[in-house]
Amino acid sequence: MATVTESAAASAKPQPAQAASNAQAGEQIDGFQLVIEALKLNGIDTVFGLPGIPITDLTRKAQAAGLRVISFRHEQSAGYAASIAGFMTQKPGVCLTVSAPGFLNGLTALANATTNCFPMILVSGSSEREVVDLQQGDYEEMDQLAIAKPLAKAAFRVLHAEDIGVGVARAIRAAVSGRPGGVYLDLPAKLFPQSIDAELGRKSLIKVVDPAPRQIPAQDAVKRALDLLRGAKKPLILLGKGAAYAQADAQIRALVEKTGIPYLPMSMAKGILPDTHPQCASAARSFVLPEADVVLLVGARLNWLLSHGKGKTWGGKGSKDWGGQKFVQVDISPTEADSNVRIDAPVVGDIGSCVAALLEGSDGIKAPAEWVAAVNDKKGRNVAKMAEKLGENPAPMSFHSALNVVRDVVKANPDAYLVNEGANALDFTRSIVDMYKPRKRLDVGTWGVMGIGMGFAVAAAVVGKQQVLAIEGDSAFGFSGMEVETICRYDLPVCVVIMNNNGVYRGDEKNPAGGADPSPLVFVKDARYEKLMEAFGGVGRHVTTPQELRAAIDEAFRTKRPTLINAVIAEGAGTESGRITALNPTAAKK
Ligand code: ADP
Ligand code: TPW
Ligand code: MG
Repeated sequence: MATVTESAAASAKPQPAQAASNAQAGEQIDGFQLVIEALKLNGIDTVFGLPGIPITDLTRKAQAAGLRVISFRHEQSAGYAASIAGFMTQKPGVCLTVSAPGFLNGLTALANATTNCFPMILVSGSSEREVVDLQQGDYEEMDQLAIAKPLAKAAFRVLHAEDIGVGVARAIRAAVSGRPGGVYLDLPAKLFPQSIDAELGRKSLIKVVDPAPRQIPAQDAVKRALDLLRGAKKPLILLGKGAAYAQADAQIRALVEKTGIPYLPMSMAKGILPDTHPQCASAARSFVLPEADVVLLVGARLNWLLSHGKGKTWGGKGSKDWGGQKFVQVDISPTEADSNVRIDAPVVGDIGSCVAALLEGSDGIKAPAEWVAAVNDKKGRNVAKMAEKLGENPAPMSFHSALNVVRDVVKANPDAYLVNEGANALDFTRSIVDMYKPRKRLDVGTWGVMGIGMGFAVAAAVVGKQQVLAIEGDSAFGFSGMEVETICRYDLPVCVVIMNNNGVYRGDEKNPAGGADPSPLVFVKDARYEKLMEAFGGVGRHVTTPQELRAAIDEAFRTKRPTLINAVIAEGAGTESGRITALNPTAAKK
């Protein structure tokens, strides 16, 4: 229970005369209730958080008011859960924390949401403004608004109960309109017990109308893009997670299929069209990127994940040289174009509207047969090579032999969510496990951040209401491992598979000085992670063969019980940093 007992009158803004007289006469409403009603009014039905001063009662009252309150063991996981709920639903995910340390624990997730264009609102209680601003040493003193600002798309503070409606409305609009992002909402402790006339209070709440308005692209911009595509000999479509977020699946599929253009999905765009689609060029990625002459980017940025649109990946001679491609970029942010290389045809608007406009004008645009054949030829050869690797059955398991099982499971259960983090555990899963439905693959995103695993898994189960399969590196799992208690407490259908190679990237590193301390990259050998799940009443399994792994996952999917499968992988099976070894300064020199 919050210790804030101060009367509202001491801190509330002087109220209009009418409000004061009503207040004497009628029912009162306090800040707690106004926050809850403002959220409910805007369709927020779930809150992820961790209680304590000054928001303990907010979590209680929210639950009492019918909101689903999912309480975590660490705010970072609650924050990641909120952010991915935002990605899945286009509604801002709400994370609720206490002041200073709780706020800071949630802040990483807020920054990550902004970086990934996920709509999220971090609501943190804060200490007494007057004391904080004079730096007099309040309980959990911190100028949270100032700290959140550079990491959030927007940041607001509400001081008076009658402004709660506006504060929540502004936070929602900022989170979901235009390019989505993380928003910080600062609610000082004194706000919650402030009471005002109930009728006036309720009237001050805002139900946000059209929070993410459609943004129709300019006709000349669409024509410019279509002209480029029409002239292309080797066109390519690149789908990013913005395209997944936009939920324009049918239009995107129609454009891809009508034009016959090969496409590449970025990691979280996998499944917008099934990865098994004949036009999917994932298996020929290193062929199509340098070869393509016109590239249509849909909700994907030319950041590091796409080698900044230049260098050898794109057919440039040196690491900084541009290839010869022309780019069309569909994005809601007008400042995204030209961030790395020239965008010849920016199409600014929401993806649904932009793709619909492109589709409408696309008559006569057809990927040349010669190009399609070349892509398919390359694909065929790479798929055969991969099939050979997947067929191997070494002991201990390799990433391939274990993930071959996961590949089959996902194929048989296309509605399940796949959460994925790690280095090798991430990169191999992305390339081996086909996705069949949009927004089912939830992973480390733009930062490659470790720690999203259990938060994402909880949100996927709670909001997506489907079975979740989390494929985790053993290091990656450790960042949020305590949340297995959360998974058990809410009895969620989450099956965690730890690709256990005893360490970060590999488990066979030695202390270079020869001392007793282990290498910084390795963990306790043969750790029994499955017992962690058993400690809270879930199911733990220790598996060493693909057959055992398959049986354990099947059982988890059948029973829907919280399950942790400790899959033993060869210690030396991974490579440093997985697929991004070249970004590692020391490794690059080797
Ligand atoms: P990926 O990592 O999959 O390549 P990014 O996160 O880099 O994807 O890019 C997503 C892009 O999608 C961002 O530039 C963002 O502005 C854009 N975006 C997000 N939502 C929409 C939308 N509804 N309409 C148009 N663009 C969007
Ligand atoms: C918040 C750096 C990238 S990948 C990784 C770390 C620590 C773990 C790799 O080991 P894991 O996977 O998960 O066992 P595998 O299969 O290769 O053995 N801190 C944060 N984010 C990142 N990305 C790191 C550190 C890192
Ligand atoms: Mg590992």
